[in-house]
Amino acid sequence: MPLLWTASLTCFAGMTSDVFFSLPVNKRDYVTSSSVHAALSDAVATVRSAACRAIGIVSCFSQILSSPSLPGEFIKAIDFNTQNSSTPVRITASWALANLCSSIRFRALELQTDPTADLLDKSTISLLVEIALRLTKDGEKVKSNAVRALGYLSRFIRFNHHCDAVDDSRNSVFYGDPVCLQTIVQALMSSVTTGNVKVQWNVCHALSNLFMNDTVRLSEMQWASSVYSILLLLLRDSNNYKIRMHAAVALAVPVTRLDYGSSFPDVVRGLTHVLESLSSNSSSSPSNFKHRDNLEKQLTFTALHLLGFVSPKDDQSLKDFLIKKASFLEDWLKGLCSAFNSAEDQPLASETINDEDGFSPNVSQKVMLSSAVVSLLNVYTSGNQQVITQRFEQLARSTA
Ligand SMILES: *[C@@H]1O[C@H](CO)[C@@H](O)[C@H](O)[C@H]1NC(C)=O
Ligand SMILES: *[C@@H]1O[C@H](CO)[C@@H](O)[C@H](O)[C@H]1NC(C)=O
Ligand SMILES: *[C@@H]1O[C@H](CO)[C@@H](O)[C@H](O)[C@H]1NC(C)=O
Ligand SMILES: CC(=O)N[C@H]1CO[C@H](CO)[C@@H](O)[C@@H]1O
Repeated sequence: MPLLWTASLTCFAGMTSDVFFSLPVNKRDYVTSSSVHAALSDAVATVRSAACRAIGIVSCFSQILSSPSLPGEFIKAIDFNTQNSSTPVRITASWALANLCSSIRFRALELQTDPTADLLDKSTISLLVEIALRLTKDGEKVKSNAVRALGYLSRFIRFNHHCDAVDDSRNSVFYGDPVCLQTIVQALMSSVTTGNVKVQWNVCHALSNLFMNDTVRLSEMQWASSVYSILLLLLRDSNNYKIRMHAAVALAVPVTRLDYGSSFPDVVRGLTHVLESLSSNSSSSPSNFKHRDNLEKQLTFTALHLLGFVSPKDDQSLKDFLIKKASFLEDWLKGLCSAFNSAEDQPLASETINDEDGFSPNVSQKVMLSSAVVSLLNVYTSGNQQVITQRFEQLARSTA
């Protein structure tokens, strides 16, 4: 019997959205209710795990969120199984949790134009946050899914900074308070230091999601500087190119100079050092070539974004650093210039940045390049660096 059950649940789990929604309603209900039933009450771990997998697959179909009862039943089954003593059961349950949060995130961003549309109520969202936070303390594979879930949740939760200004009449909107936000960030930070490669990768991704949420006022957050430090550390020291690239992606998300706060000089310095070591070190095994190339493209994008913000008003120590690195920066920018002139004005990092989160900055790389050159030129001019200024004026003319 368990074998048969596992086989049919495994079969549900192989289903695509098209197949699922082409089923008559009663068959769909059968699939979901038998999965939930097995997840809640079957005595055999493999059956439970298969049931959670089936729930995880169906959770990817964001249409199910329109059902009045399904999300609640799924969350109950997920919550219950994330507390089971069997690790494989917790792994599939946490995987289902992350998938469900991903669907909720898509719907939440879709519904933004229609703020009256109810998605899930306050207590449901706060339950999801609670489950995900709890699971960040579990083993690697569970932790990795928990971090993924937290990232999706941080993308759309409205973080509210003035508790007194909460419009409580709208029960449908969950407001994360500063404490909730801080707890999420702390959980991500401790996961990055205790987790394996996949956890670290997911933390970078989660931070990108968090940074994209403009209800988070980065400049006012005390934790911001430790978050930037950790991203810089991963970018510099990780021996995994994918992690480094995703750290670079996250560092490019904040939109203004103000968002980087007091970390701005450190981020500029860190990026410059990484660029320098990457360009001076071409020894890379062929298997790493594609990842290295992606990292380089992303790093270019991130560095141009940051350098566009430097100004004569920056700290003297940062300005001294930029003067010291002038000849490296000039060569690097020149190289980009000729690359742009020989190719079309293609977005450099489109394949890496333009990912499932729809984070695709609508700026031409040429505009970024010339804005970085002009900002540096202003720093050098105000610092009375005649020779450097002349060289950057020339560069500015060729990028204008
Ligand atoms: C964990 O799952 C097993 C089946 O794999 C079940 O028998 C047991 O009751 C569950 N434990 C808890 C605490 O839910
Ligand atoms: C160059 O890269 C290799 C492998 O990627 C690394 O072991 C080495 O330390 C790097 N050298 C410098 C000078 O960064
Ligand atoms: C990108 O910007 C251009 C002009 O600044 C605008 O016309 C275009 O609609 C934008 N595209 C997107 C996808 O926002
Ligand atoms: C840039 C972005 O998507 N920000 C979102 C952060 O979350 C709030 C709350 O859901 C949205 O209103 C923002 O649009």
